[in-house]
Amino acid sequence: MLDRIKALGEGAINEIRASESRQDLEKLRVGLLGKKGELTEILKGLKELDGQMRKEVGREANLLKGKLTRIISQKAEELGQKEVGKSLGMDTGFDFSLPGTELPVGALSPITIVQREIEKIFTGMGFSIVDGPEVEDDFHNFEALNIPEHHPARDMQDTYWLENGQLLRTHTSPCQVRAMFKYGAPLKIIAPGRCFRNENVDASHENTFFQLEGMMIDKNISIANLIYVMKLLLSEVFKRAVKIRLRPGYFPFVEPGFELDLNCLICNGAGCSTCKRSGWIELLPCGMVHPNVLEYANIDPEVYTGFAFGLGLTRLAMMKYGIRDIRVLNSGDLRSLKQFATV
Ligand code: FA5
Repeated sequence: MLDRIKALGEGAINEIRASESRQDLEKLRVGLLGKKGELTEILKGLKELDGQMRKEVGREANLLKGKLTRIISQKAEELGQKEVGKSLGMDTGFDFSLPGTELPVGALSPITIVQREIEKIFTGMGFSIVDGPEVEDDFHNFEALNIPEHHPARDMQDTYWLENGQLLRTHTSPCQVRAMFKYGAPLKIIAPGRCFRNENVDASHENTFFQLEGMMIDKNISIANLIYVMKLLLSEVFKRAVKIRLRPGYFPFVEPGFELDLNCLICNGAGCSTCKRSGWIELLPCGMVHPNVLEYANIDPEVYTGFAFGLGLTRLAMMKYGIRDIRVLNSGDLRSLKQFATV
């Protein structure tokens, strides 16, 4: 009988360890320890044994019962965890506590970064941000800006004309026209956007680039307001003193008009390919809105005056981040963009 208990124990333990589901385990438990289980039957038969034998068999059978109960409950717990894991898709042998694979993180274009900075500066002063179409018509891009047909100023900006008579806007100034028509005066807007010119491309000229237009119209707006806002814009963007020069500039839609140049920050004014050896970068043309432009938009120039500017946003980003060649920005080369990743 003692041999039978030993064999029963060894066989049962192996089977318990090998069982793969809680149902199999339960069948084993019932077969061993249930009402009619093999070990239960042995225990029931103890009373038929005599003296010493009953004692020995009783002890071994009870020891085995305790051991099997313990092993079965451990195995049940293990199988239960596995089943829960399986239902969660964790039965792959994969360690879910391992740290994840790092995903590549994108970066904002330097143009977007400065654009957002400038938007913050101007919205802080109560300006609204407006938009306009990249495919424009002659009226908004030229005529309403005091550049009628055959005006020589049209040649200042080499235009991509479309077959239907429309054009790719050469500057963001049509956005000021649209804003004046839509909102009238007083008006405080900025309009960042992409512009297109049929130009020879070099280190500081692209055929596709960004400008940021600005316009303020109200009673008593003067050149002093214009100069103040231009200075504020540059000091906020560069966060340090930069050298600028203001010179007269001709744009048919402003009078007087100015060219505001920035001392080239790539060569510190010494002369390089970016500034075409001049030491200066044309950056921020501006001026007082021409009365004809106000009149075109049904704003009374006797009551209102205003200033406007057309910041070269792409060039500003180049100066701010030390980008020597404008072509890098449109190249789609992710290596240059990655340098601006903030995370
Ligand atoms: C204009 O486009 C005027 N609309 C600006 C303006 C607005 C003047 C309101 C007065 C009042 P301009 O052609 O100079 O002006 O261009 C403005 C700026 O855009 C330039 O100073 C330069 O920084 C940038 N820019 C012009 N052409 C290119 C180009 N091909 N590539 C990169 N940036 C350019």
